Amino acid sequence: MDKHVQSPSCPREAQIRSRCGELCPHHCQCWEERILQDLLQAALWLDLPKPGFENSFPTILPSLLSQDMNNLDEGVEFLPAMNSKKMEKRGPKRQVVVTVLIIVFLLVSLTTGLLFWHFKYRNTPVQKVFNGHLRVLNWEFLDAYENSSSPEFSMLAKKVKSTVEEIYRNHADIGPYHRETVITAFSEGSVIAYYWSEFLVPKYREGSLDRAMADKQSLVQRWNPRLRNPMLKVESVIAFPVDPSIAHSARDNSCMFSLHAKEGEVTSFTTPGFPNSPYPNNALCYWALRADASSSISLTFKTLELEPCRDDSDYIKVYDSLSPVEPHALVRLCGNYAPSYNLTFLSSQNVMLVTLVTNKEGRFPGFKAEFFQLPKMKACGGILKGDSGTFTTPYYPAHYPPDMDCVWNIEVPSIKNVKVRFNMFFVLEPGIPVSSCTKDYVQINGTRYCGERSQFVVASTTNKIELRFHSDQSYTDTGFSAEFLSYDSSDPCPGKFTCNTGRCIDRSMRCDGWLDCVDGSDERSCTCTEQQFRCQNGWCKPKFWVCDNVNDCGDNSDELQCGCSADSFKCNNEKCVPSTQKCDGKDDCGDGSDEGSCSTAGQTTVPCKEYTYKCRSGRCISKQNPECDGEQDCEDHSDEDNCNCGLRSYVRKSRIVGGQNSDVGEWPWQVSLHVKGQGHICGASLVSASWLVYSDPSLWTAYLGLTDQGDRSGPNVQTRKIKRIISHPFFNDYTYDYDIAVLELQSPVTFTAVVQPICLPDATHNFPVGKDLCSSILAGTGASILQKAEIRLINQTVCNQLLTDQLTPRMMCVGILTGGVDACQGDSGGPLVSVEPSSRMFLAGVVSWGDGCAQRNKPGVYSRLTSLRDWIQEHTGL
Ligand code: 4AZ
Repeated sequence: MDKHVQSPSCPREAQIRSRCGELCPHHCQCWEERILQDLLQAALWLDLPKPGFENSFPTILPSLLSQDMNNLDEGVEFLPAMNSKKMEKRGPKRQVVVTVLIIVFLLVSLTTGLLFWHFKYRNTPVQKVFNGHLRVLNWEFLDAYENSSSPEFSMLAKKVKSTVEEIYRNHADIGPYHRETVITAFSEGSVIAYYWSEFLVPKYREGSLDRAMADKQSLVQRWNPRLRNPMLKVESVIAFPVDPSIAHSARDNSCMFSLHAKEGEVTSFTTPGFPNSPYPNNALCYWALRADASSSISLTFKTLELEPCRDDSDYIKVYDSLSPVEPHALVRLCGNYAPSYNLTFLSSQNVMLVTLVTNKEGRFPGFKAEFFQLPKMKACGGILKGDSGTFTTPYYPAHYPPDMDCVWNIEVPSIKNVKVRFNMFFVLEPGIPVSSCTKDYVQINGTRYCGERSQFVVASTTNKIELRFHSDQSYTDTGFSAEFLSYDSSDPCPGKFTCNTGRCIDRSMRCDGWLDCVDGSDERSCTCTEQQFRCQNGWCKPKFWVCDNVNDCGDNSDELQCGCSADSFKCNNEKCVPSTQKCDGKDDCGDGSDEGSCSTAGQTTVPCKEYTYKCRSGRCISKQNPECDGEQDCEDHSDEDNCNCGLRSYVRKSRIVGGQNSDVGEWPWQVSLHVKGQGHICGASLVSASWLVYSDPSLWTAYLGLTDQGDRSGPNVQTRKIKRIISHPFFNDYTYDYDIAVLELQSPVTFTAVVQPICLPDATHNFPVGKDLCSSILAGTGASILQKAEIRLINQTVCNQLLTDQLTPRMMCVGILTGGVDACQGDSGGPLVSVEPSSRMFLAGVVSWGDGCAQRNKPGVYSRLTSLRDWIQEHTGL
């Protein structure tokens, strides 16, 4: 007997468990081999190819074959090679066996795989939920239908449910998978029923279910001979897929509210616990709002503070329906909004649904909202005649209602032409590019306009213009405010310059280096003046903008010949040093800027120099501006200590464009210093709960959280008396050098959404020339509302020339050299802030003095915070 032929006494366990050469006793045949033999028999029986057939298989087989043979070698004893006779006989036969084994193995694996895929994936049931509504034509609406626990509601719900189920049953792609339908609400018209339906569908049938549910044809009451006179005649059966987690919690009605507007009254509602406690986690709340049949709803969020917006953050969604379906969503809100942000929404019908979805962490105050009913708008648009006039989208500045079409036909006297100027334009639909304007849009002479736009003009070459406004069923915006004007085609802008777009701008704006016309037509065909630099592309720009680190020309030609050759480094003070001297441990620039950013990683300890950031431990790091940048650079983390500063509370500001009024809470560190009986005298900056930084020391009351001087007794305004004023001992009231003071408040203020401290920069902090900085100013404009201006840090040498050598190292120039934007008397002491890459705002300067205000080439002068930082630290401990 050959050694590898099975012994009848081979224990069963060994046959099954053994791998060849392991547990299998030598007298036993390995189970692989047994299978081989069985397979061989099967192969013969199936008349599979005889020895040598492997040649007819793909080339991978020989290698598999040899691999398998090797495996077999491990536990099977073969005849000595010399026994060539036996080898010849057994060799090819064995190959056949192995090959057949592989094929069968592959087939079995494939079948197993297919079965696994079928049961695990293709056949796995998927839960699907659709939200929808349908119209019942032959039914009258009863008030009791608004109450889902009334018997009337239950009776009609039962009927609608069975009708919906009947419709589903009649459809092969829907019926078999339907599990449950729940009628959630009714509204007028004759009766509109809102429902959700749940399905359990095998994965591979999901697509056909989605298609069937999306196809309005499949959701019609089919002709059923047994239902010759169906009790309910339904039409417009519409359903949309929703996230099952949202739909399912709809069974739990602990946070579901139904409110009906009362004639002539405003109804309020809030998130649970508001304002005393934050809303719950993992909550799903619904507020179904209704009005009388011929009315629509105006909803306003009076205050709203949710978790800051992220993909999975808490949110509110408002729907123009009682079903939470995406095609009727009006807005999705998260984060918090400045009180002046318009949060009023209009419905197209007499219903609205507000939903709040919260996640498992982070609890915030929530909202207080109000709603009331108003007569449904019958028509919008109209005929506008005359020389000029104004018009807006319906309910402007509230969000216009969805599903609207308005047409304005504007006509001015026949000898004139007409143009329309949009002063405000917010027709933005999320996810829709302004190039397509497929959803909400304004259309004039075949051209569509949408998105957010700053002031623009559309002119006609005749005396008539037709303007259409369209809003679709979802997502609305605040719309537009426009005026029409007649103009003389030979002189469209009397006394002014006419942009190619039709806009009129001041003549002084022509060729001043600034693009005042959106198409740049005010800066074309200009002859550059003595004070201007000619860019390679032909633009003329003020010479002071050359080499200021800002690409003003657009082709960078104003930044090309700036003194430093390619192999040298440009210091912050404009000096050039060889590149090899950068980060060599020596201050070659003189201002330390060549040694400033030698390691972005931080934590690289370097010898302490006056330009290196010193951690509390006394060690110095080479990273530039490491304070409060969100990265821990000092081993003792002192660079990220005391960072409760420089952030605004409101993430969404109001969208007042064109005007320069500051929004409430936009500059929460701004302080208005008043002298009794004289009102606002000057500004200051809040740097902690008790300290202000300020220039021009003297009998004050500090007002914090004040945006409008006319609103001094507003609920968010805090006032404090001043405990002490510490002025810099070197302050020179002739030169204004060292123009800095710190003021301690009698008692600390409370930080709120409108009162927050600004971050103080480290003495080594670098604010580069050319950087845009913000100045919040009041008096410069004579306005009562705090103003804001974006201005640039100007090169110290250039500015010293402009201001006849009056600058000291404690001063810096910031402004717009063409004039027009500047701080002025009464602004002194006010903050000049820099938004850093971390989004935190740092105090870069304090309004100090100037040669007049807003004059050309006379920028404002500010106390340079970094030069005075150590003194502030010494006296405030901050
Ligand atoms: C002032 O007297 C003042 N244009 C502040 C700033 C400027 C001029 C004067 C800068 O408070």
